[in-house]
Amino acid sequence: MLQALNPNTAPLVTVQLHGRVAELTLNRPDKRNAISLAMVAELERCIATLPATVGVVVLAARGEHFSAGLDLSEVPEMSAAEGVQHSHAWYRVFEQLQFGRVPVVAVLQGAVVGGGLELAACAHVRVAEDNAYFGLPEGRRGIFLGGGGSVRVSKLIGFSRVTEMMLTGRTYSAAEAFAIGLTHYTVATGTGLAKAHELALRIADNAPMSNYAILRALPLIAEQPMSHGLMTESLMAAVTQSEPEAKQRVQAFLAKRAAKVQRGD
Ligand code: 1HE
Repeated sequence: MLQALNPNTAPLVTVQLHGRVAELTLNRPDKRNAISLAMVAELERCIATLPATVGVVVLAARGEHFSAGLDLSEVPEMSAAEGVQHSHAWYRVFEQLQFGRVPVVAVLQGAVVGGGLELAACAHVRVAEDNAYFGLPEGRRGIFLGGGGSVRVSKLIGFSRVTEMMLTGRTYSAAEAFAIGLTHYTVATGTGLAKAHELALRIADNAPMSNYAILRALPLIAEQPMSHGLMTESLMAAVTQSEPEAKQRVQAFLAKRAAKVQRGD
């Protein structure tokens, strides 16, 4: 059953504000951040109540593992109908993360498996510490992806790799995950959060309309036939470049007041 939030227990997700960056942290390390329905509900509430001043979210997790995926203790009690509702509760919050107002930078360490990987796949930037590993052990547990991974993880690394991961239960190391495009950065153990904040500040410095177009138009364009995609792109380009902020930024560059693109940026 869908559970109500319990105000008497420790938060399953904590929120810390650092100026324009909100750090959302899965806070269930004793259960390896297994994702229960209560955690999904807390995540949803945290996202919905972010102050308007927040421009970027860093999604992190306490402890040695990002997330062991679905809270398996909730599986035995679920009927088929509840299972569908369960997936839809995840879909709702994951959609808010992926297509919400603010870009999300995830910090990944240790196990990033099952539903944990489905959650990570919602982020726009994935920073993995070199101890991270990625897997889809659903086949081993006799279940199936149910948090959108069939779609999101397949889009990231291809349906063939997802099939093989699920059939064999193999895991990808951090280096392998980077090589196949599952993550964007691999950093030393213990440095992921700092890297995520560095990237978050850069993202927060972009013009809001550019970030909006990247989050909202780019995924639509990717799903459109080429002729539609090009039309959407041209409209979005016209809207973003007509913003006063775009004019100011371009003028600043032309007047040699703005930073150049640097090798190693
Ligand atoms: C859990 C879960 C969980 C740990 N649900 N309780 N996910 C999996 O198949 C992964 C299952 N977990 C593991 O393989 C391991 O726990 C880890 C490799 C992630 C970490 O190992 P370790 O040795 O650090 O921890 P542990 O001793 O296995 O677990 C510590 C506690 O967390 C223990 O409970 P305790 O009361 O005995 O202390 C575990 O039972 C508990 N725990 N993982 C519930 N997943 C929307 S559909 C998505 C479908 C899926 O995600 S399938 C993949 C499920």
